[in-house]
Amino acid sequence: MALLPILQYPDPALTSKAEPVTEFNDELRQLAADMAETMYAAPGVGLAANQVGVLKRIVIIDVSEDQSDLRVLVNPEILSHTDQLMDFEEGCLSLKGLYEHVKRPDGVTVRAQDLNGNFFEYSATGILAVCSQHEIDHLDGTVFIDHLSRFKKERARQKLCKLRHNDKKKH
Ligand code: GNR
Ligand code: NI
Repeated sequence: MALLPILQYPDPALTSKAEPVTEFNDELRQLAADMAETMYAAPGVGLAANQVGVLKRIVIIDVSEDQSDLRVLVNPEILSHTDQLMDFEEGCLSLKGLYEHVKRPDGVTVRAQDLNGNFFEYSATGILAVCSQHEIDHLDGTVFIDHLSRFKKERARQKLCKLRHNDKKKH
């Protein structure tokens, strides 16, 4: 097990599209285990491989309060989503300290493969729906501020810049 460094926006890995996983081997299982350890240590409720510099379509999610609902999604896809949008204040381990309201479909059905390559599906609402979309976005090189209007996105980038400036002064 190992903790992996989490890349910060706008690292190129965060704006790149990840490639489908084709081999379900020990290397993949090790990456998933390391990603889970890294997510729990952060702490966060999700982590995409792009965030640790690996351009493969793998995502880890656990929105439970007691680390009891770990989901490993390989090659995940949104099969369908509701028309109803919901507004949720999102954060991201790769845009540390920034929180912004984002509107997304409030329900999704996701299909993915597990670490053995077997397909499974789940339907989600609430935080699990938000997180599933947030993580699958990462695999396509999209971060949550990309969903904001041009004006709000620019303001968010300025906030991030100031957060980092203040962080540097402290250390
Ligand atoms: O830990 C995380 N919390 C979170 C809160 C609201 C919406 C999305 C998220 S995902 C984030 C972890 C992360 O950056 N995953 O990519
Ligand atoms: Ni994120």
